[in-house]
Amino acid sequence: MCDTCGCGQEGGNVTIRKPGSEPDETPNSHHGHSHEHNHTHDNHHHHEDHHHHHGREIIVEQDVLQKNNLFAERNRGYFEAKNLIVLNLVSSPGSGKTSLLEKTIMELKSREKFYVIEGDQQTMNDAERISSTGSQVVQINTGQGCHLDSSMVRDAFDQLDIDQEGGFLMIENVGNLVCPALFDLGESKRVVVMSVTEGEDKPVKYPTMFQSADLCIINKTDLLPYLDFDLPKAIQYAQQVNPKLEFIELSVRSGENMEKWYSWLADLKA
Ligand SMILES: Nc1nc2c(ncn2[C@@H]2O[C@H](COP(=O)(O)OP(=O)(O)OP(=O)(O)O)[C@@H](O)[C@H]2O)c(=O)[nH]1
Ligand SMILES: [Mg+2]
Repeated sequence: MCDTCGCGQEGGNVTIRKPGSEPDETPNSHHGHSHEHNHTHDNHHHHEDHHHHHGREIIVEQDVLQKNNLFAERNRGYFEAKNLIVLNLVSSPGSGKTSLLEKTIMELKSREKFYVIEGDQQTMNDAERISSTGSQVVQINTGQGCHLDSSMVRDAFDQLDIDQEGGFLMIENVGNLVCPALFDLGESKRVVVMSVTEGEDKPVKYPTMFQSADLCIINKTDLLPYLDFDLPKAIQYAQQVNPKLEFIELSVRSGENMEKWYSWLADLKA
């Protein structure tokens, strides 16, 4: 998993802050702890015989994921205590996650409370976009890391001022179809967003992400007339890896089928 692609070795350069606040470079205790073991084992044995290293890597991976799962369960408890519905939005970069959140919040905010946690390697861009909707938002910058983990989410959650019970916590994960699939954040549902510009074979190329999702949003349908994207084929591929996956094809830009997404959200509260 992430040790292979390198992101499991980070840990010290994660920053978590609200728009307008100063960056806090101090690694938080929750997050630091979750990567401690990883550093110790992985760095020391980096140049050893590959077979030994490989065996050790698997143990380190299991360790990292076990810790992540432990924090995720705790998060789930906090979220339930606040009566929050929590979505983990995952996708490759640029599929339209932030656009979807901006539009959703603007259209539903008069009757629904939203909190947002944004994940990107760098920049406050997405947090600033969400902030202009009036919703509370906390940005996590993962530095070298290519996914959010449950301890980062816990730290970001601590910065939110949950002033009433109920509502939605939207977690926009780092744009990456691989590593975020492995990390439970304590969410209620996982939503994978793909866009019609990505090609219909993504579900079979990156099956873990689609296997672990509850809903697949196929965005940017306004572009279909200009592309040779085979929509039924994309759905068929995704069903092949996850027969239980639900689908909503929509366009954030044109607004087509946005009401289906809103009613999917409403059903979560029922
Ligand atoms: N044509 C079209 N463009 C869209 C649609 N939704 C989003 N976009 C555009 O796609 C680009 C990326 O959108 P974002 O919302 O930033 O995507 P993202 O998934 O949040 O990107 P990262 O956070 O970088 O992973 C922007 O230029 C959006 O305007 C859509 O429905 N149709
Ligand atoms: Mg975004």
